[in-house]
Amino acid sequence: MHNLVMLLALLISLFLTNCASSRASGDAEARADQILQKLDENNDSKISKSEIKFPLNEKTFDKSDTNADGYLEKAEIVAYIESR
Ligand SMILES: [Ca+2]
Ligand SMILES: [Ca+2]
Repeated sequence: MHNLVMLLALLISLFLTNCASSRASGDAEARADQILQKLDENNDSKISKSEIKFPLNEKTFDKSDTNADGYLEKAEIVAYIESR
């Protein structure tokens, strides 16, 4: 009986850990969407240098533009949020 309680407790804590980590990446995606919606003035789903506004600045832009094409795509914004 005691073992069953321990097993249940273990399963619940594993479950909660899983939820927490998947929620974290979901947050980054949601935040990236928000940033895109707010900053993407020409609706091409990426941020160009002329669209930089808070919370982005030129320094974070250059750092986040990992393929150096001059645009921040959603994946690059997600990576930036997750790296903070
Ligand atoms: Ca744009
Ligand atoms: Ca890019």
